[in-house]
Amino acid sequence: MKVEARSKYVPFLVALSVILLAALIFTSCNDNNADQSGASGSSEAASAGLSGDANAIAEARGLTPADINAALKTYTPSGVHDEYIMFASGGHSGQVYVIGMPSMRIIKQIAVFTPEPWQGYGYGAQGTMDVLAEGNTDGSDIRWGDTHHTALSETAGDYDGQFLFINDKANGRVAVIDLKDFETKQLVKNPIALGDHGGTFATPDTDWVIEGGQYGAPLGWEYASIEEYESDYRGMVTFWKFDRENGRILEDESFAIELPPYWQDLCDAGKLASEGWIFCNSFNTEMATGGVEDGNPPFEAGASQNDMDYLHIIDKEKAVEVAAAGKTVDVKGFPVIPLDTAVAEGILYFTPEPKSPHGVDVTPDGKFLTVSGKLDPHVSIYSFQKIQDAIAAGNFETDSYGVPILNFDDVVEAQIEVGLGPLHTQYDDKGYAYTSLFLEPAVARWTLGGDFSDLHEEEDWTLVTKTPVQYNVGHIAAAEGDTVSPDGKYLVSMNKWAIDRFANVGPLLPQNFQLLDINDPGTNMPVIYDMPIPDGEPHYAQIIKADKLDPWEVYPEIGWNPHTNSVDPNAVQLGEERIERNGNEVEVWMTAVRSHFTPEHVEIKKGDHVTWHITNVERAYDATHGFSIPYYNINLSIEPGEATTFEFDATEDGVFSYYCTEFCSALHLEMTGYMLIEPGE
Ligand code: RUQ
Ligand code: CUA
Repeated sequence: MKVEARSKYVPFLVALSVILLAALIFTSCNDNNADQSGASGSSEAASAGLSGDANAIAEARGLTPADINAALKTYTPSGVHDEYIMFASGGHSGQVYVIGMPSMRIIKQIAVFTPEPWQGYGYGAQGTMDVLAEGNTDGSDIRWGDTHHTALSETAGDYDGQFLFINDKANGRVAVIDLKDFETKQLVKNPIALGDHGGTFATPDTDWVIEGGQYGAPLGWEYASIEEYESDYRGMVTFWKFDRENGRILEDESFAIELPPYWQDLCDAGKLASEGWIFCNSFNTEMATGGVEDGNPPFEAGASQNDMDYLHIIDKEKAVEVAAAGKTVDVKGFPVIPLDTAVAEGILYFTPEPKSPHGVDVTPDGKFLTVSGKLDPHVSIYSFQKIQDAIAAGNFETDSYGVPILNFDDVVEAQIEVGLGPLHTQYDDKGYAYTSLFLEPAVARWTLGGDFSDLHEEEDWTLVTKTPVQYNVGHIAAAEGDTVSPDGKYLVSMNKWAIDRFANVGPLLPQNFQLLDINDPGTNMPVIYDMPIPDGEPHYAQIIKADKLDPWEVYPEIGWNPHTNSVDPNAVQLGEERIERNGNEVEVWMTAVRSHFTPEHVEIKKGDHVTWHITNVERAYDATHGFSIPYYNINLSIEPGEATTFEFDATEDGVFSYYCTEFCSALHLEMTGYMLIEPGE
């Protein structure tokens, strides 16, 4: 159906291209404005109006040929769907964004770690209250998160469109989102660490979701003075077992590995050739402990003295066996493979990596790993085969914790000078890799060797081109860019600073996502769209072919509970609405359908405990009803077919009108009712 819709527009697009190309020739002849952005002429253009043919519009708006080209590549007519969907972390908004590509339209925000009113997430609806409560930590009700790394579920190393995972760096938690309804189903709190970073990453069949740590601390966050850093502080990596059938992480079957107190950074899961292995970067192998106020070197200097930090190479298969054999210790009720066991069992190896590394990214064939050092202008490419050979050869030095260190020269395949501040790498279908350069700022394209050699014309392992981006790029995400079969085509540069790209909105600026067209080989890699992200600082994103997603249009049956994935025992069918009282326990069974709630009067007494069930009995696509009660902080979103429950204590008497918060019909304003709470004696 989507394909039909698009093909209908093909003749139109061809016609539009012809008109715009004519305009392009016209404007380039008359253009004395070299400004690529085309922004400088815009205010005059606005006053000139936008009537007339394409020529006149292009001229009035001061559009360059490159601008027109970019517009043709991204403009998506009404009703036409995007080819790709990007899932972007929402940074410290604690949420996830769903963005269509190439239009760069935000389609949805998924509430994850932070209450969100539109989705009725965290304002009474029991399922959502329970999910948020799962993320509580030792009695602290945490209601925000710093989402970093999205991980789509995979089958045989390819995105399968079923689940999405994301971590909360600030509080050491992992979320599971079901892509049947794009709702958060589970939060798990890491029992041994308060924070994390190197997650989430899914193994090629999503048996495991990986969560790596960041800042060293005693496991289980018991107190230890900073002087005891080397003896008592530790790093970690956690392996969460995922049950695809039920769509939940099985905390009982999960475990962690104790690591030295280097600051573990990003991780990636091996695939194909390297399937069964996990790779994590680290920095601060100096084990600097800061204290600038006492005359100690500040962290940024103390943690950057060594020329080399350690790439962690972890045999996941062996770790799973060792954990299953019970060779673990118990930390806060969670099984942890001790560091010396990990070494003795041959689970953990290191190899040096240059200067404060950040990203480690496995190539699509699993044969190479690209590591970027923030303070080194090169990317270093390691060969998985050479790593295996070095492990087999067995002549290594060890670090002060006894972990074997493979010789750098034995395992490195190539080093390429790409530019200043390389951070993260993505791959395409044409034998190229792309690395973000934070300091330049730019995105670099370079060639892969090995089996990718035939795909490109340039020499292997060489820099091909760079595209400047605005500004300070962190992560980049290419279409299906970290699967076993990347698509190429589009790449998004997730820029930390926007500066002058948008209208001045005061001192707090949005982030800037820039879309790059990477379809042409060689040196052509233009920026074709700027998109502000005004809500948190996104880190990573993943981009999936839209036709791999198959969400429900409405819930499968009337009375569906999205948190149990079944019909709720308290679902209410039409005609079964009622209010029952048992002492001071009041229970309400209500239906919602355009344009009324039944019942419309709910009589309660002050001091009652109220349990209230509502079912949206609609079967129509998009017929969502909201439900809100003032004062009691109740706000729900009840999608077609959904059954939901909330509870409260009637602590205040008075007259409270509840109403539907979604403009669902012409008589939506009438979709209301009275909750009357009588004063007690
Ligand atoms: S990080 S900007 Cu938290 Cu993924 Cu590299
Ligand atoms: Cu239902 Cu408005």
